[in-house]
Parts: sequence; structure tokens; C-alpha cells
Amino acid sequence: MDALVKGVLNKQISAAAEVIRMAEEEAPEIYGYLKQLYPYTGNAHIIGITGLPGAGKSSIINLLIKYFRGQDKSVGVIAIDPSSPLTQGSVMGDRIRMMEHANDREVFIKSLTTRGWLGGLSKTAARITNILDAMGKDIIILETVGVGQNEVSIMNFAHTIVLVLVSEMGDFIQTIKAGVLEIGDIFLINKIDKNDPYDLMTNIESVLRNEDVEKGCWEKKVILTSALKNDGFDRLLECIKEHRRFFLDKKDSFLLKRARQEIKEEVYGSLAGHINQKIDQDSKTNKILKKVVSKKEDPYSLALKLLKDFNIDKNI
Ligand SMILES: Nc1nc2c(ncn2[C@@H]2O[C@H](COP(=O)(O)OP(=O)(O)OP(=O)(O)O)[C@@H](O)[C@H]2O)c(=O)[nH]1
Ligand SMILES: [Mg+2]
Repeated sequence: MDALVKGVLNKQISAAAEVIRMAEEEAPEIYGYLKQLYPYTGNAHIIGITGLPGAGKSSIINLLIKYFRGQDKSVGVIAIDPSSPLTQGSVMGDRIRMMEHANDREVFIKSLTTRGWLGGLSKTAARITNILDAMGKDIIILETVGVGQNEVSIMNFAHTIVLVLVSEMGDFIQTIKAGVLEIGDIFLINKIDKNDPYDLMTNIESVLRNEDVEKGCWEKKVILTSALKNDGFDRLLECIKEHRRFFLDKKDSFLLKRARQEIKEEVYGSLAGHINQKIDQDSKTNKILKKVVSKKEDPYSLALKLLKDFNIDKNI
């Protein structure tokens, strides 16, 4: 077994950080490491926390870290896109909120931004989740801003998905992507110390489709919290535990869904990277693009040419 793999399995932070770096940078040897680590994954409870910017996700994660550390569980956090234009400055905020855990060797916090990726943010997040899982993290928390497709895909890697809402955000159903509403297991209305949550609560309850509970589906829960005052947190923990028991019963179907998604992310992510590079940076394509601009070529013929590179022949 490779020394670096052994290091990750022995919970060495430097080894995990090195493998994560390679996963992010698409180092060619990463596949070998991921392959060796994969058999050791599958033990962590992966909790996805998503919601609009500023809803209180990081504050809630901070409370979760505290709770799980109190239970002597080790924790990994992957915070995605804390520096998008929507949430500028919050990397600093996240650091400050999570600072108290900075010296705790059992807490590993990794931030990823959506900028600068040639496609494949979800792929990288999936890989890092597996690296932390193999490292023996009992709990892995994924934080995303629930506004983009990437973020919705990332939530597919979580067992338990918590959607954080705040009533001041008003017409949340329009604002938040429909997909997020469907994937949420627990709906948390935060900042109840500041805003009356009841209208929003009625609103959510009216759109949640819980009619399949009798067929064995999870009954989606709505919870009221104040991360600031540490209010409603017991109920959140109860629901998280209840959901864990629920999915453990259906573990096989979850593992299948996850494996499917992982393969898709790897293939999509790499293809997207390849295609973006080809269209954005390839000099030959650039020449054709200029012709498209002057209407001597059309985008469809160029797309068909590119598809032929993948043996996809639309036969036109
Ligand atoms: N009054 C009140 N403020 C809160 C509560 N929870 C969080 N906040 C504040 O809301 C602001 C945003 O909180 P964060 O935890 O950073 O929210 P976030 O959803 O992680 O934000 P982004 O990562 O930027 O999307 C901070 O100033 C928090 O102190 C709460 O329950 N009540
Ligand atoms: Mg945050």
C-alpha cells in the first residue's frame, strides 16, 4: 500500500491534505490514490447543509461540530463557494465562526470555491468527501449555497439534507431552486429570534409532499431554530438521528444511487473540463469561432464537429 494512502487511513492530516490537493489539481496519479482509498469509505454520516446566502448555515454547522465533538466523533467540513459574489467576505466569517475548532485535530475544514474550475466542482467535492470518509471522519458536513445546479448535485452525496431558510427571505419558493426543495429532508427556519417564522412554516408545509410516507418514504420535517440563541437545536439533532436510522435501513439503495452519481460526476466533470478547454482555449476552435461571429460558420456545425471527437455522430 502506498505511504500516502496509509497516512490517510492513519488519520494523518498532512497526508489527507496532500491527496486533496492532488484531487483538486487533477494530478494524474490521483486516480491511483482514490482507487486505493475507496474500499475504506462508506462509514461516515454525510450531512448536507444548503440554503440561501446568509441564512445561517455556517453558524448551524458550528453548533453541529460542537455537538459531535462532544460525542467524541471526528468531523470533516467541506464548505463550497463561500466566496461567490453573492456571499463575498464570508470566507473570513466562516473562518471566524469555525476558529474555535482550528486547533482540534479531529476537525478538518476545507473550503472550495466555484471560481476557476473548468467544470468539475461537484466531482472534486465528491472526491474530497471520499478522502475524508476513508480518513475515518464519523461526520462529514457539506455546506453549499442552494442556488446553482452544481450545489444541487453536490447535495446528492449527502445522506441527510438540511435546507436552511429564513422568513425575511420572503418568497423563498421562487428564489430557491425547485430541485433543492425536492431533495431537502429537514427544513430549518432559522433566525426565529428576529423574524416570525409561522407564515413561512405554513407555506413550506403546504408545498411539502409527504403523501408517500405510508409507502415508506421519509416524512420531511420543518424545524424552527435560532443559531444565535442556540434554540431548537435539540430538535434538529433528533431529526438528523432519526433520518440516519431511516437511511441505514435503506443503505443499499442509497449506495447504488451514490455510486451512480459518483461515476456521472467523474465522467461529466472531466468531459466538461475537456470541452471547456477545447472551446475556450483551443486555437483551431478559436479560428472557427471567429467565422461563427462573422456568420461564415454556424455554432451547430462546430458543435457537431466537436461531438465527433467523442464518437457521437449525429449523422447529419
Ligand atoms: N439573529 C440571528 N442571526 C443569525 C442567526 N444565525 C446566524 N445569524 C447571523 O447571520 C449572519 C450569516 O450567518 P452565517 O452562519 O454566516 O450564514 P451562512 O448561511 O453560512 O452564510 P453564507 O455562507 O455567506 O451563505 C451572521 O452574521 C450570523 O451571526 C440566528 O439564528 N439569529
Ligand atoms: Mg457559510
